[in-house]
Amino acid sequence: MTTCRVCTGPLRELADFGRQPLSQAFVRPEDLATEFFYQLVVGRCADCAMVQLMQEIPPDKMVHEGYPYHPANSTVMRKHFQDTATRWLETTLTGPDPFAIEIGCNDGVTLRTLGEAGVRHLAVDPSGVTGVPVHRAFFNSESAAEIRAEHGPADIVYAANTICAQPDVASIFAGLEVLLAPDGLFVFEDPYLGEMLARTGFDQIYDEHFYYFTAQSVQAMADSFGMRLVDVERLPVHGGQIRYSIARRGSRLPSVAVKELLAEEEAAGLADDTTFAQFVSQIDATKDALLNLLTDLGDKGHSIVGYGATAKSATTANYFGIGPDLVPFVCDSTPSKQGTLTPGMHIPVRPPAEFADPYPDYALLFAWNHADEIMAKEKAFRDAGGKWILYVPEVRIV
Ligand code: DWN
Ligand code: ZN
Repeated sequence: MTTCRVCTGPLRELADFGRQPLSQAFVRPEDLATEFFYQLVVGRCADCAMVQLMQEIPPDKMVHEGYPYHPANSTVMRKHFQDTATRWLETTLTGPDPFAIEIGCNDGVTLRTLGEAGVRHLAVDPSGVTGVPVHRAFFNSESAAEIRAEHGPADIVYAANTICAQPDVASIFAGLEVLLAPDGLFVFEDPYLGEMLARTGFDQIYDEHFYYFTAQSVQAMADSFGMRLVDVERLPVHGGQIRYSIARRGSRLPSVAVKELLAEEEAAGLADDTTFAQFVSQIDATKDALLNLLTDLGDKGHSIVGYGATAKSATTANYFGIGPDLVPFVCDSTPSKQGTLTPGMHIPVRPPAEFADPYPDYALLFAWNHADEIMAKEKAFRDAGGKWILYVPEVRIV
């Protein structure tokens, strides 16, 4: 990929993270021979400043049967999505008989909350979700036309952790053109490049995340599709995200927050190559510090277990070279991941019950974005003398 997926401008390479497996391709021992690898390279568009992956991943490799992500299993994420819906009920969805769409639907928590308040709602998702009505398709002009014919225009089209994973954003905007009400909002939230750079949150970079958004690049994207970025809001989840609101041109004025964030990005040099180069050297410093710590603890005879077989940890483990020699197994609450090996580095995944059987001396928290929730849940580990190892924003023992 040498041209931008959004505007076809030239892409310039920023960083190469080497040969990587698909981040959620947890593998059974008998399937190791067919594991798929690709080169993880990030670039930036010289024209619209969109930071993005430079390689194509074959689409048939991306959406696989039994896709193992279930945000509703996290109480923090469940509350996040419930609160999102509750706020819209008090603000955006107050007109007569509103209609809400969610693209990809994160276990349906947001839509279910809207439904309980009597709001018409529909998920648009090619795979199944229980408990909410689903239009089984990718969101594009075709599915949008079908939905509009049956339900009318949408007041809100929402997507969480989904747009950054859609290489073909043009088809999303084509669908919005068809489906969004004249004063409707397209609201999406994804990891924020500004936060990744500020906190060395490098492990958001993996196959499923094609885009690493900033207000600047999202504004350029909205403009190029005849729409407008009208609001931004910082979210604390997943290590720091931005929720972007996009409207039809002329329907709403951009908020002060948009102007402020654009100015902040300019001041931070977010679109400068030197800023990204500094990010890469910080990642390499984290790598050295973490490998030294794990090796040192192992040499001293301490036991270490991983916690949270996240998609993010595919980049951490594979880029850093953390395998079962350093971390013999990783606990994860997702049943479909248990009994498999992590992609690429092949660390066995076990149920959280094995964490306490017996407790290790140290736990490497791959799911660092859920630190508060997991540490509270595993309070007994600390009480028993156990210590957590974190590596974002820097390597530390807590
Ligand atoms: O963007 C994406 C995010 C939102 O979700 C997707 N592309 C894929 C996925 O990324 P991830 O796997 O890095 O997300 P999480 O939410 O950081 O994953 C947490 C993992 O930790 C899950 O496998 C579940 C596990 N977990 C656990 O074992 N005990 C999580 C919690 C909260 C727990 O208490
Ligand atoms: Zn571009």
